[in-house]
Amino acid sequence: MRIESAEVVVTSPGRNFVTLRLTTDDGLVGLGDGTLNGRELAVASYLRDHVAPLLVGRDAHRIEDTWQLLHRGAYWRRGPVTMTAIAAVDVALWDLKAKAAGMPLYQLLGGASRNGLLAYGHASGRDTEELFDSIRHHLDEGFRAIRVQISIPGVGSVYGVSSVRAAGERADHYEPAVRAGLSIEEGWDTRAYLRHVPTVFEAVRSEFGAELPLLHDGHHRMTPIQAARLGRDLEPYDLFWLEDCTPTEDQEALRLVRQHTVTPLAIGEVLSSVWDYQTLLRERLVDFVRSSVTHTGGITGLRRLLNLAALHGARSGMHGATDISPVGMAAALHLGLAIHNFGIQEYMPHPDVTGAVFRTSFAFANGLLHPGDEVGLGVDLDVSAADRFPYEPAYLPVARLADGTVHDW
Ligand code: EZ4
Ligand code: CO
Repeated sequence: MRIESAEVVVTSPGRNFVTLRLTTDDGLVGLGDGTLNGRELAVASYLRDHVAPLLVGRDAHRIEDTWQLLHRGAYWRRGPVTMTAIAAVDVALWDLKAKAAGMPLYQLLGGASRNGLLAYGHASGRDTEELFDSIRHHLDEGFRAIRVQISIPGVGSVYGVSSVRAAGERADHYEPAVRAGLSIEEGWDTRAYLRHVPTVFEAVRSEFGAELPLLHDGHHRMTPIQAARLGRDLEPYDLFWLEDCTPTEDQEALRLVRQHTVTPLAIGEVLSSVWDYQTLLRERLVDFVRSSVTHTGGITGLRRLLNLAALHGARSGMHGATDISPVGMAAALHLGLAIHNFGIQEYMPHPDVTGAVFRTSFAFANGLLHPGDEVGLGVDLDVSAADRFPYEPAYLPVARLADGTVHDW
């Protein structure tokens, strides 16, 4: 099974996606997600200009060898652009191998370890009334675990809460990458946030009861001692996890947080390899690994990381916001179904228009996701439909403190 062509498809049905499309001499097509939110064209160029020429003519069955070639052979290692590009290749090769074997990918990864993947949805609101409506809406849709984000009085709209909203759009639809112009600027005030968030979880628990798993994303904004305080203040509300409480690159910061709170911690959606997690996992500083297949070197890269996590009692919590394409989401579901240390899967459904380009076989029912039983990933890309949605520049927001200082967004 030789790779005959390696084509990079950049398309924007609702938002930008980068997809690697490999074709083989026996006529199979393999897809891999290479979407890096707000920096899409860097990965597209990495793939088109530097990786595609290395792939043509190679044996598509040699997945580990290709992974090592791209990782070691580039000399320059790790980092989000490189690891996202490697992921696109790796997932496309797994898709091809599973198609050649005539099996859904999860069968090649060891078969199903569970019936379906517990998913969490994103509820948000500018106040508790909007938030409660959003939670009810998610419960009606079948979600059995819910992430809670809310505006902060005096700060206005913040991460996780929509500030720009199209007419007729659902109030809790949240897409941080804005396609009009440059980055929007949001304000931030950590003290106001620390005062407000525990009162919101108190209200949510008294409205929705003790049973519902609740999550929250701190989005990198606290110092370790502030995060320790929030973790402690949230203990009465029994969170499933507190995510990205401190800036992720400082692995040792979580030592201090851990000393002070038993609130479970999740981190790592901006990390890109197993090497970025050594302190976090060896010292058992995290409970959940937020890395996605798409940003962590594919199935091969993320499986290596999740095996290390398993040794240290940590479980998966794969990033699944809309910047993971339908291809990347399918790959996540096949891997999550197969591994033992699955924890939970983030799930933000794509807008309907995305379905004009990507046809998927995965399904969401009774709170659980399942990749389906088609051969390979179970995703098709309609290339001519993709051409109808040209790339549109989009930037993630930035955050500034009241005095104008740039803060972590
Ligand atoms: O900000 O996907 O947990 N989810 C998140 C996301 C990220 C965006 C950035 O690309 O933190 O909303
Ligand atoms: Co997050």
